[in-house]
Amino acid sequence: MDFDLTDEQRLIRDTAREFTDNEIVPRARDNDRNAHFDTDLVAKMAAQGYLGAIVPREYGGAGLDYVSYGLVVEQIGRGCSSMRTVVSVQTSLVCSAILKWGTEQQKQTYLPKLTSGEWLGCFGLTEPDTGSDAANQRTRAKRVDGGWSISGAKMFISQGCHADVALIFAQTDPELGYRGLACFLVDTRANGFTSQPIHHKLGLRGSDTAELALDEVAVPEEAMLGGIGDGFKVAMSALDSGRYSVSCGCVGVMQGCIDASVSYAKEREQFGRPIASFQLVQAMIADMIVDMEAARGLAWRAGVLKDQGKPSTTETSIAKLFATEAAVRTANTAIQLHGGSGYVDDHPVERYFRDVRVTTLYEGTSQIQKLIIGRAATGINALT
Ligand code: COS
Repeated sequence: MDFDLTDEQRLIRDTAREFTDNEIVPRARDNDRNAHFDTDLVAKMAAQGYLGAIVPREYGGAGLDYVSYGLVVEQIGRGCSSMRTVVSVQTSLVCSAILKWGTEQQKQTYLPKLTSGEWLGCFGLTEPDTGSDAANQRTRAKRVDGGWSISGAKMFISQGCHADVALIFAQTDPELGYRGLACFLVDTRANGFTSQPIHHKLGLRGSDTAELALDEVAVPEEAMLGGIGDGFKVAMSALDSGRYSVSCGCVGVMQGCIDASVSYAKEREQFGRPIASFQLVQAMIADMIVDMEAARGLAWRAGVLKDQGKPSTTETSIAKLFATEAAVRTANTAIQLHGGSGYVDDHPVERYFRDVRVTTLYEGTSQIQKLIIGRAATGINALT
């Protein structure tokens, strides 16, 4: 077993760290305060090769392995979870799905535009009445001359207002259940496609979260990603990559919480000495570090399995469950350590806390991850 990063992976991590410190950290608080989706910063991340990092170079990507991609995501997550969400959605949910399921023509059409940041993509799986029960899609795709007509609604879609292309999951034949689902690459400028921003979120205020409506949107036959009936597998395989990305982002949040807490504990004095000298404060820091190191180890294991081309769904769920829950715990502890100062945004920990809360919900709740892990252990599907 080798826990060492290669020289190249270290360089990739250090470059991402520098980029995060120079470009992302200085803007994170204002973007959060103003609920501003920073397209300028998104363009800079694209120029660094961070959108579609795992996409092979022949399609305009950076051609990174999964572990390296995770290192980049960790750094960006340390800076700002809203920007990390852009990377995760664009790379894992959109690009990885096109890479795995797309025809050569689809890969050549979409991937260079997505990796360069010329286009943004979004992942339209969740619906107002369909969250954890992802197979139960109400959005319908009906056959028409030359293609399909899609009608339905999608909810909580990251990048939904800024996306140029939307992966839309739709039911082609309700009688078939999940075997009737298909995924379509939908041009968001098409007639009948509209998006509305969702305001007043607890966190991720610097990210674009939207509601989508499709009213008889016409798409050509070649817009289908995979075949009829592959839609559920397209979604699940994309989520295998997305959940890994979320795990790595949470490790970054934990690192940010620890960095801020150690620095604050050494400066802040109470009872005539720095609070870092108190055992209970050191215990808080130790708990945060143990959580972060455990999460990083689990995320790296999932990344290594992906790089080896081995099954990693269960290991990814383990990493996602632990990293997201640990990040919520860690951000909460970081606020406790900062005292009243942690409750206002002069310090980054309150933003970490608000931003990270969504990670136990999106890309599969903690309860869904437990069902996946429990099913792998017992061989029994608790949902059927
Ligand atoms: N990759 C590829 N295929 C997969 C897969 C994966 N990770 N997981 C399942 N599949 C395939 C199965 O192999 C099965 O194929 P066959 O019909 O050929 O046998 C098919 O998909 C159905 O799989 P399964 O029986 O596991 O489906 P379930 O309905 O039991 O899945 C869970 C239940 C909970 C796993 C699924 O509904 C889920 O992940 N829900 C959460 C959705 C989510 O994360 N939403 C957030 C949206 S994005 S913010």
